[in-house]
Amino acid sequence: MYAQLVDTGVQRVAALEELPPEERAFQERIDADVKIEPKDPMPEAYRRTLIRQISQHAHSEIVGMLPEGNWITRAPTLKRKAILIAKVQDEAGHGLYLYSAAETLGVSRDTMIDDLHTGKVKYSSIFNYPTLTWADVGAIGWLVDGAAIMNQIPICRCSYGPYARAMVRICKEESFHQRQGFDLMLALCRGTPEQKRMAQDALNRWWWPAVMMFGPPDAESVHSAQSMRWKIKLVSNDDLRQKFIDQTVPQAEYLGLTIPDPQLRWNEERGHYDIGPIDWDEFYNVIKGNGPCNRERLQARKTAWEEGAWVREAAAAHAEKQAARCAKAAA
Ligand code: BYC
Repeated sequence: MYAQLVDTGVQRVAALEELPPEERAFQERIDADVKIEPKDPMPEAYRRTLIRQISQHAHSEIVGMLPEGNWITRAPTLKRKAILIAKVQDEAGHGLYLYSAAETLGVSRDTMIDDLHTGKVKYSSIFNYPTLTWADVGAIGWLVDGAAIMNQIPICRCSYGPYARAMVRICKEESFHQRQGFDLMLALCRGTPEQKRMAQDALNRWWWPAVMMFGPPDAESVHSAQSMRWKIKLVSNDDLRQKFIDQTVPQAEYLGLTIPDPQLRWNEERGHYDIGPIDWDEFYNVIKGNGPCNRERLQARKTAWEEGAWVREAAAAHAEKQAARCAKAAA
């Protein structure tokens, strides 16, 4: 099984009565749906679990700008270009809200960025796939943002206040992103036969990676039990995946596209779609750093960080000068 790199110190979920008094009091607050705020006492493992998840989430938003950013200069119309620039900019904003939420837990932004650049923490598997055609921009909006919303709506109700509040705005923007992706796919599907083929090809390549985005099956999810107990996660990986599939299959039918899964069937008894086997070897291979674009994505982030050093230095010098001026005026 894939071994976690970030040790949160949690070995197994302890029963309420086994917990020391402070942790028990903490768990009772969580059970009563009381939000945990930055200055509240919290178990160290809760803090580290949140830092792991929120920083990975922030990195995903920032790395997620790369595959779509690749198409800004080649968008087919001015309108599509403006929409894509706005979307990519929104993702940068999401990354910033999330880094800020993680900082409230006592980790510095420099440490988080360093952990990304040294491969200590991850970002979403989905951004290690290439965007080969313009239709991929539509597929990302429709499927990747669609999957992201499915995962993120419950996080708006998670136990940690700053994370929950950041997710409210993020989800509103993601839902606009999802609709722009569907609209783009619809335009292609109503276009020439070649455009429709492009849309089908993009769906063929993005479907399974989107299905994998929700993480390993529940039985193999190392963090789920404790994270659900702490209400950092409210819905399991498999339940979110099923909801995404049930919602997306009718949308593909509306577009006149075929989901690339010959075993996909509506199961009347379960009231859900059944799907064929997921290639988990591919997923683990991607999250270990061996996907089609892992090296390229990380290198792009490191280069951007190095080339942006002078901007950070200038901003820090400006802030120092402003602070000195304010201090002088107040004296
Ligand atoms: N990719 O025990 P599990 C976006 C790792 S950005 C990579 O189930 P957990 C967007 C997992 O970290 C959307 N790694 O973990 C942006 C763990 O390894 P570590 C990003 C994955 O945390 C731009 C191990 O596998 N969304 O929407 O309970 C443009 C075992 O997994 C993945 C978020 O980050 C993966 N897909 O559950 C467009 C949402 N899945 O850390 C769109 C917040 C699992 O021990 N995060 N792993 O080394 C979450 O909800 C949870 O962290 C996950 C995983 C459901 C992703």
